[in-house]
Amino acid sequence: MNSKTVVLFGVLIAAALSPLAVLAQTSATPAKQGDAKSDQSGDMAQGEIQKVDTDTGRITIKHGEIKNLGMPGMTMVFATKDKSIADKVKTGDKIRFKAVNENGKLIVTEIAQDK
Ligand SMILES: [Cu+2]
Repeated sequence: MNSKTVVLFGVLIAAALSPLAVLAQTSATPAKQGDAKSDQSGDMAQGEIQKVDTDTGRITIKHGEIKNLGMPGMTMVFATKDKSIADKVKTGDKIRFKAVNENGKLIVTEIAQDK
């Protein structure tokens, strides 16, 4: 084999393997999404508490991307599934939280301090 043959051989192998690599990635993607849905920690978004209303259980969160809701980062008010969730946090807390869309209403179902 001269060097030109080696290079050509390498290119052929790369060309032959790349559709396989694409195929492997494509078939892996739906499985990954399925995992993210069943894995609760994968649904946790990052945020910082801006305001807590313990009377109504509403909390204002400056949040990062919320993947399960398809929402980019912003500051907004969330209701909580249980008022005890709002009691666990205070303004300025860095948190991880899970939010769901329940009939168009965004509700925080889980909250944890982000250390
Ligand atoms: Cu938002």
